[in-house]
Amino acid sequence: MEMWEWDSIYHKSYEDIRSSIEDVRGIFVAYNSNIDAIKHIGVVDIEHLLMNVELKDVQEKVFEYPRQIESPSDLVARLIIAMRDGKAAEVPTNTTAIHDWLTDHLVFDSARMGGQAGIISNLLASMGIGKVITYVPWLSEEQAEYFVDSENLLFPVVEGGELVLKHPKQAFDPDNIPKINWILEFSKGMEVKFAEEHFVIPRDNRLIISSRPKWIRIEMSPELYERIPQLQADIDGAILAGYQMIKEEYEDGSTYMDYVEKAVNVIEKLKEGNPDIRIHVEFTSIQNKVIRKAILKQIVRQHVHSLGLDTVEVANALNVLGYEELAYSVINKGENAIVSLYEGAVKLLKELELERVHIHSLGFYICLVSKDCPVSTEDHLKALLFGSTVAAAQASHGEILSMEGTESGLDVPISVEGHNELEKLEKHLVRSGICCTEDFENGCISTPLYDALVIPTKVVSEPVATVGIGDAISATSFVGFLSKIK
Ligand code: 8BR
Ligand code: GLC
Repeated sequence: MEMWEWDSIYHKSYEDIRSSIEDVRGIFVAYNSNIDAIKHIGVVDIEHLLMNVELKDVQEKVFEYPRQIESPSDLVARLIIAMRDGKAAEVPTNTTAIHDWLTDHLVFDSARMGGQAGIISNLLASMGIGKVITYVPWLSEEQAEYFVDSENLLFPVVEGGELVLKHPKQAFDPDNIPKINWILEFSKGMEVKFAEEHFVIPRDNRLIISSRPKWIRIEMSPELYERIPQLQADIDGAILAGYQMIKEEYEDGSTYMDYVEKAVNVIEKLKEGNPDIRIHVEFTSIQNKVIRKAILKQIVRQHVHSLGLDTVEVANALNVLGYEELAYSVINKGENAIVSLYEGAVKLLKELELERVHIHSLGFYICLVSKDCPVSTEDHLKALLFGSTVAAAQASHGEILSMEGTESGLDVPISVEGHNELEKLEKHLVRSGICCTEDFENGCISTPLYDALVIPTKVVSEPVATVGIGDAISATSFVGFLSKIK
């Protein structure tokens, strides 16, 4: 399909989903809300950071690829890697010393709502979705301040044995303290000189230094857990995220298995209240492979309907599911990367027994759906185009404050690079007899085993920030999908 034809379909789909989304009664969103301290890294900042570490250490660390940040050189090494590759990453740190070191050497530009669940809750509430019931196990007074003042944004608490829904600002626990992450954003085109290396950042992206204080637990109080089925009248779906914070072992002797079980039990409770509920998990960068595998095989598989992830996360997921070669070819930037990505999506749909898997990349999305999914491929497609429009508005303005605020996404052009990339996939799928040119160009592919939606997306040339765009894409496409379940 030509670009102008896509533009016209974008407009129609946006209007269609915008009106059907009013039928969604509400959505439950958990677990991770935190405060993001955002810093755009300029040439001077990177020079300053490099001056305050041992260059030789950083060189070694770039090679070693630290999966946890324990020292300033670990941090600078991961920042160099992220900038060099233009890839997003989230790396945990268990020590407050890193936070202090960053505070000593950088001044953050702004503090915003962070965490996938926090970002998604604020976005959906601002867009006027019926009810957004948000839950974070560590709601502090300071964290509560970052939730938007919207009447449809509610937090569940148990008072006098009863389940009560209140705005987070009325529901915090004064004994809790906030979790603060550092987000180091960088822009494409910036030149970085490091030791003998000299490179130009290929893409706008960011490195997240995720604090993991000892008190972080992905769980729910037993009295709230027991009452989850009572939410049935308020919600049609749930978006769950934050499982990456589960640790292999805890000081009290419990292990990740205990928290995996708790996570599954909450999903079962949600289904107990409403057997038709749809559960979406928003994946992320998970450094620990034991946890990554457990999340996929034990929480997502069999329990979750829908999974959202970016291309690096697809490779990471394939890697722990035993598809190392495919994982490698998804990220190796070769001619066939997009074909491998598509094949990876097929594996994820099947292996994880999903109803829907939505992969977002810069310039295109691929979404695979199972044959028994009760939503038509046309409606799936509309939901994705809606998601791309909202994401474009968010990339342009940094934040969405109302449904009207999403309209500006329609003016953002469709990515030519994304459209060209899709042509490679088209050639492969047509040549292998998986679909015909016409179906591919319409974005809807039907095969005997699954249906696939493949769309070019809108890309903002100078985004205000990249953090949270993936969350916006997945959450709004998923809610669009929910609005079409009859
Ligand atoms: P994650 O946060 O899950 O990595 O997702 C980021 C997503 O944001 C990418 O997959 C891409 O689709 C989208 N994105 C980025 Br990065 N930059 C964008 C831009 N300038 N305009 C629109 N979307 C963008
Ligand atoms: C992760 C990070 C959080 C960030 C979010 C954006 O949840 O921990 O800091 O805001 O990703 O998607």
